[in-house]
Amino acid sequence: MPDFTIVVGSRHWSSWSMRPWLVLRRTGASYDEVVLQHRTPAGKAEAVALGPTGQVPLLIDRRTQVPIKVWDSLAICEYLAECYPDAKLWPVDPVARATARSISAEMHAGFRPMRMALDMDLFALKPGVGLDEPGVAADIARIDSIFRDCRTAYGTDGPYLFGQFTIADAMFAPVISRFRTYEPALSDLAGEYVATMLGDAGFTAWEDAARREL
Ligand SMILES: N[C@@H](CCC(=O)N[C@@H](CS)C(=O)NCC(=O)O)C(=O)O
Repeated sequence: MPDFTIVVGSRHWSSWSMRPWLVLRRTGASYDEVVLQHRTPAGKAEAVALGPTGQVPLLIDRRTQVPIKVWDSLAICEYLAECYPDAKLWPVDPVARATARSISAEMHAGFRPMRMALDMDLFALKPGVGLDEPGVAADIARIDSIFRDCRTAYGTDGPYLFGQFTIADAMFAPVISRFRTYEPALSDLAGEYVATMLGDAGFTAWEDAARREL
C-alpha cells in the first residue's frame, strides 16, 4: 500500500487541491489518489465521509498504525515539508524562507476578489472576463509584484520564485492557470515566471490527469 492517499477535487476546478498535490509529487513519496467530483452531491457526500471539513484536499498518511489525516492545503504542504526535509520544500535561506511562508499565507488567506471573479477553469480561455470586477486589478497587481520581487531577490539559482521549486510556487500555481485563462496584463518578469510554471512537469502532469478525468 502506498504511504499516502491524497483526496482531491475535480482537477478542472479544485484550485485548493492542486497546491498540495504538486508538493506531494515533489517529495517522491508513494501515494495514491481519490478524485472526488466535489461540486456534485455524491462527491460532497464522499468528502464528508472522509474528512472533518467535508472539503478537499485531504491527506492521509498511512505510515503509522493509525493513519493521520491532514486537511487544508497549506497545512498539508507544511506537514509534507516536515516529513521530507531533504526535499527542501521551503527555501533553505531563513530570509527567503520567511518571505516564502509569508506570500504562501497571503495567498491562502487573501486575494478573495480575484479568486471569486476569476474562477479556476483549467483549460478555459476567457481573455478579459472578470478583470474589471471590484478589487481584481489590485489583487493582480499585488501578485505581479510578488512574482517580480521574489524572482529578483531570490531567483538566481533557478526559474522558480525562490530559484528551486518550493511550496510558494505550488501555492500560486492555480493563479498561473487563472492568468492563462483570463490573460491580465503582466510585467515581463511575471510573464516569464508564468511561462515557467506552465511548463513545470508537475503542472503539466496535473493537466494530463485532468484530461483523463473528462
Ligand atoms: N481552506 C481550504 C479550502 C478548501 C476548499 O474550499 N475546497 C473546495 C474545493 S477547491 C471544496 O471542498 N469545496 C466543496 C465544499 O466546500 O463543499 C484549503 O486550503 O484546503
